[in-house]
Amino acid sequence: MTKKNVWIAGLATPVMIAMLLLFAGSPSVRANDQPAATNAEVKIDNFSFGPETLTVPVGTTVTWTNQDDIPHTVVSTDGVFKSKVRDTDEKFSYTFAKAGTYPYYCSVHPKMTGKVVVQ
Ligand SMILES: [Cu+2]
Repeated sequence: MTKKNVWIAGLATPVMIAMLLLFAGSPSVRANDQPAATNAEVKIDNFSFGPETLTVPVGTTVTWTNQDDIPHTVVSTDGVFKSKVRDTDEKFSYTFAKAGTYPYYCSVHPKMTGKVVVQ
């Protein structure tokens, strides 16, 4: 063996161990073919929804949190979802299973509007 070959042989073992560790780790990554469930947040503050337009992938659970000092609701214009009155720090969540545009408003203050775009 030349010096160079000995050096390569010495390097090969740690490289192979590293590759084995990588392969050993990958089944757990591949075990779940479903995309990870995603979450998104809308904050209600100062009589507005933020962001006013939220764009998310299909399957996303959107949680609205009322950070205002007064009660609000989250009501779908098309009747898809409807929250109860949410007091300060109360939340409402909805999971969007289908693509589309979902406009909504606050039924207490109908000028408060927002929309969720699901792609
Ligand atoms: Cu309101």
